[in-house]
Amino acid sequence: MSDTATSKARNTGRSAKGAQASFGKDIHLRWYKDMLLMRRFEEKTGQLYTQQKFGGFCHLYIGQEAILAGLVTAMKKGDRIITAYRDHAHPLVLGTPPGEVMAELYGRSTGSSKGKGGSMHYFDKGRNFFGGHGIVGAQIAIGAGIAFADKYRGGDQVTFCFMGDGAMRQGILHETFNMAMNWKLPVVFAIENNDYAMGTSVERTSTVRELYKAGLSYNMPAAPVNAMSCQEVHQAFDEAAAHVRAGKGPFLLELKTYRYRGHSMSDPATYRTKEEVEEYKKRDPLELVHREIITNKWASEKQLEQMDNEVKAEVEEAVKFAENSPHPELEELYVDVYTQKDYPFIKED
Ligand SMILES: Cc1ncc(C[n+]2csc(CCOP(=O)(O)OP(=O)(O)O)c2C)c(N)n1
Ligand SMILES: [Mg+2]
Repeated sequence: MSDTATSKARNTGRSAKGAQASFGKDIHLRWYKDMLLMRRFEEKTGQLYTQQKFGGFCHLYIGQEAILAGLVTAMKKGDRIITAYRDHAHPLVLGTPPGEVMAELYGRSTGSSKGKGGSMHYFDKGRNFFGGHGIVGAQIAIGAGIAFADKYRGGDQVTFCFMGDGAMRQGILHETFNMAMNWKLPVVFAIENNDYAMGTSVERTSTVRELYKAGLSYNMPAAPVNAMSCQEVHQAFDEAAAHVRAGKGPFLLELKTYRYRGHSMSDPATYRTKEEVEEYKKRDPLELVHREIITNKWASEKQLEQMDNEVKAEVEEAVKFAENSPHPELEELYVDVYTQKDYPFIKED
């Protein structure tokens, strides 16, 4: 599949039509439930953060949910995910109990990293989620490293390595793309292009607005994706992963998305207009999938409302679990850090 062929297919909407034909009730209900969980969890997280229930920085995934919903139905068990600091939604869709996720944000010992990762450095190795990284672009090289390790060991896993549009301006991206292509590493690079890097628009930082084109300088197949659609995201990841698993090396996807909230909880987002945000909300991925389910009579309004209420109750339980969990013991400060005598650079379990 050439990059031009791929981008043409997406631009003309052919892939979306193909997707409609093959995606039915079960996958739509799964997308809807997964997106409800991400949305309700993050809405609650925003409220709790405002009430100063936990500290540090906090970046919400609201608006971008179709990306992860579409990815989890396309990826295979054992595949790896790595991302930047907007990272609470990933463990949720990978099956980490919401209580454990909330406890991590609260810095409690029952969190996935015993409360030592927090909001920005979420990590769940058991579910192949490799964080949660605060340094813009750092995870690009780490993701390629994970892919290198898998290839070296002869596995068939794919690493899905996410980055924001802001990370495109980091030198590490170019070094990593070059190496990853040279070594045909099993990695899908996925740019979450939500138009802004903190408060700076893509327009202000580059004359190249179609970010997927960054792959072309390295002969890396690349394509833009309408990431407000679970179907299109699923199909794009499915095709990219098939390319990678066939041993052909990396694939780059530019996921066109939008965050409804500011960069972080402390950003009032005054650099964009209310109308712009409203325009994107008209294409809200939850509403799109909701409409699709109702139109096809896969569930009733009442059933979907009940699903929403169940998810809200699950999130409330998660908060209770986090608030009733203890803080880590002081000795935990010295556990699982680099100073360990047997620090495992390469350790077979
Ligand atoms: C190396 C580095 N430089 C600067 C920062 C400060 N910073 C944090 S997020 C960010 C913008 C990143 O852009 P994007 O990935 O598009 O982020 P979004 O606002 O969409 O989450 C910057 C400059 C940082 N964390 N790391
Ligand atoms: Mg961005």
